[in-house]
Amino acid sequence: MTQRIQFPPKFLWGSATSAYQIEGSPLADGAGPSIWQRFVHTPGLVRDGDTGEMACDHYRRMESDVALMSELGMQAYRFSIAWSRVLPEGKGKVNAAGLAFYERLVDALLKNNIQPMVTLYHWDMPAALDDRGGWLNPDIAGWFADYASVVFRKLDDRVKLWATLNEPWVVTDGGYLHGALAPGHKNRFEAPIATHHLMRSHGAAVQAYRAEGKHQIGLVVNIEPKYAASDLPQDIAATARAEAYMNRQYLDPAIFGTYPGELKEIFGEAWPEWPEEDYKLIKQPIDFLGVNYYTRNVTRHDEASWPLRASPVRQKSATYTETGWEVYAQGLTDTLTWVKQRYGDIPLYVTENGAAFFDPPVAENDRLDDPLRVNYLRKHLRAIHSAIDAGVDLRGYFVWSLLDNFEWSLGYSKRFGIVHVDFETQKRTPKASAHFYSKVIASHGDVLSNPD
Ligand code: GBH
Repeated sequence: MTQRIQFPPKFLWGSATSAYQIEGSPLADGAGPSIWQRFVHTPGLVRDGDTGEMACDHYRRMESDVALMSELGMQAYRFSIAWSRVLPEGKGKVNAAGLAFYERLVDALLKNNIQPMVTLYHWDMPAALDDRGGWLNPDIAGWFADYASVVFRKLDDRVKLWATLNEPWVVTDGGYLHGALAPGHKNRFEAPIATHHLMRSHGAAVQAYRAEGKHQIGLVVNIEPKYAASDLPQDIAATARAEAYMNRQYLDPAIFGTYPGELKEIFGEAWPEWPEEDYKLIKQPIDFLGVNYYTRNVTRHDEASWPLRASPVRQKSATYTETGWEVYAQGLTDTLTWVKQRYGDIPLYVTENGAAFFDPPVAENDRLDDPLRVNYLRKHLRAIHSAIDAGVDLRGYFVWSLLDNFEWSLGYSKRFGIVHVDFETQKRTPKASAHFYSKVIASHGDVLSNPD
């Protein structure tokens, strides 16, 4: 008899979204504008001029979306709170109506036995704070902790899992270095400063949580394991730089209280020195780490690539998703075991994992077959099981994403949902991948033991 796949009894199965990507109605009920509100209304920055004005209209359809999660058998839901709904100016006056939306969402989830995991920052800085420098202003750590405290006081009696920041690497790299994401800066001197104040803000919010909250708080990072394209010393060195830049830039300070030495080499004179007390603030004990995993990189030395001098090499026989990312499930096992090995036995969650593929139109019988996404999920779910087998303390998995949604500067051109959204009618149609995932959940992973 072959061994069946088994997950730990309390393992949580969920899906993830973020506020600006699904909610729509960004200025409803007294909310202030965010940097994404500004970014999408600046011509030329988002594909086809798409905006999040409507998105999935989740702000008005929240109750039926929770009912849909329940029908699919979801046990957990990771969503983010829009800072500028709660504090329209980013600080000061609280907008009760904005906070009330998230309170209703949490209550609806709990009524359906769905565990909420709340992300405090998924890229939508209040515009009023960006006017004061956003992540470049050292005061942001205090503003972020104050915002976090307002939310903790309202929801910690019902929310047991909190995340401070989603993917600080993307905030800095996309927002301040390469400019493809809001606030759209391209500045090598700003990037290290944004990184540092993001991490001080993370630390300050964790500190605030110890005063206000009773449950668990962590940090969510994106990890892409880097494999050297050859044994050549320059490729190995380039791989170490890429790995330090993406995978260790945020985890090292959060866990060890230091930045990887390679960053000085990468940023040169733009890499500042920081006072010792900052590192103490950043290195707060956290209760879990969230890992977002999509792909890996095979890396080679490349003088022309700025500022890393490293580039990914396309793999000839591999499958790529519609965003151009290689499908490589082993990388998820490698990532989880690497995190355990380097950072110790901290509880982990896979807080995002998923893929964009071109989907066929919804058929007459309301079915949509997305075999590539089913295949992606099956492989990656088996990969997390391998990591658990290897001793990783993995507590749950959140597929990205529940719904097709606003994919940032790519607008609605890329679909990551396990549920199809018709952006004209707002009709939701679970794809074959949603039905597959439902079976995974209902069998607590056992169906993954069956041959494909
Ligand atoms: C996540 O970030 C976000 O949290 C989420 O909001 C978003 O919708 C989702 O992903 C899908 O994009 O070109 O091969 O070098 C993803 C972080 C970092 C993953 C950059 C892909 C580039 C891979 N991404 N990475 S490659």
